[in-house]
Amino acid sequence: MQRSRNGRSAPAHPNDGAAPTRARQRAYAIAALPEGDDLGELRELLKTAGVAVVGQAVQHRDRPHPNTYLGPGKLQEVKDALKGADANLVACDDELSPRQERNLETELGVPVIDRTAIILDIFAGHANSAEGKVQVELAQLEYNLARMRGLWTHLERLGASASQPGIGTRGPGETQIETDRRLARDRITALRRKLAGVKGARTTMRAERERAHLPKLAMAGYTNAGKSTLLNHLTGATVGVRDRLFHTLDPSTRVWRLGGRDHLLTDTVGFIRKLPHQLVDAFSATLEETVDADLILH
Ligand SMILES: Nc1nc2c(ncn2[C@@H]2O[C@H](COP(=O)(O)OP(=O)(O)OP(=O)(O)O)[C@@H](O)[C@H]2O)c(=O)[nH]1
Ligand SMILES: [Mg+2]
Repeated sequence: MQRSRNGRSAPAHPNDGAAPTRARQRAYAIAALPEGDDLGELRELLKTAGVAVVGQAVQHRDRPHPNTYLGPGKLQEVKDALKGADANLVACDDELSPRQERNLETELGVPVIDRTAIILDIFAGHANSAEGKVQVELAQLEYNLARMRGLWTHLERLGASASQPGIGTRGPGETQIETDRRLARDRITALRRKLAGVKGARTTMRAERERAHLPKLAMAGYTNAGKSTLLNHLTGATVGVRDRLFHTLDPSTRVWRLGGRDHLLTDTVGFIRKLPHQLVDAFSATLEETVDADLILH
């Protein structure tokens, strides 16, 4: 499957079917952190996305550099290290602004992917249900739309205006971006409408369960912590279990018999630090299953 972002295309599952001798995508991980150098989570995300990690660099700073994420000195260090590490991709531990991403790519000479794009890619690969797919597509479009906006601002800053087009702004560029943005917005509206329908169906389902007057328990926790395994053990369910992040995207509710009483136990999508806000918005219907519970197991 091809996914296109900023005019670039990348396979969603780079390792599918390929012999894993030398990963096709070899990422150099970068982070701006106030302290420490633990990039374990980013490494785990990349592994789940099928990307090998060939090196890492951490710069200690209170907040990322507004233009280039890392400061100029560290950036040069990373640039020098890329060749030796045989990296063909740079992965960033935070969501980058479109400007930061563009500047980093120019400076480093390789594609740069941020944390949000990695998580969105994983979700896109793991979504099975119609609802899951719609939610992921919505989150991806929101993310892409913000990037297009960034590109537009960039062109405007070059001095583009209808009466006085600036250098680099002539030709189909502007029109194309406007068309893309309009198409993205139309699609977002259509997807939101679809999700509203799903939300309605969920509310009906919940109302039916409500009538059974069973206590509702929901599991909330870090992704890959073992939530689905626990649901299966407690209720005899056969929800998919795998040692990878974000395996479960759709909620499952089963009856759990405890102390001679029936309870409803719900397993749902897991959490991670800095979960992209686009995903939190898009998955609101799913997350409501947790909010609705009488008790949340963490
Ligand atoms: N050692 C050990 N491994 C466990 C335990 N519970 C689950 N696992 C393993 O941990 C991995 C993740 O388990 P899941 O049940 O899929 O975790 P999850 O929280 O549902 O994860 P996501 O749906 O991906 O967010 C699987 O490989 C399980 O076999 C446990 O108690 N001990
Ligand atoms: Mg699970």
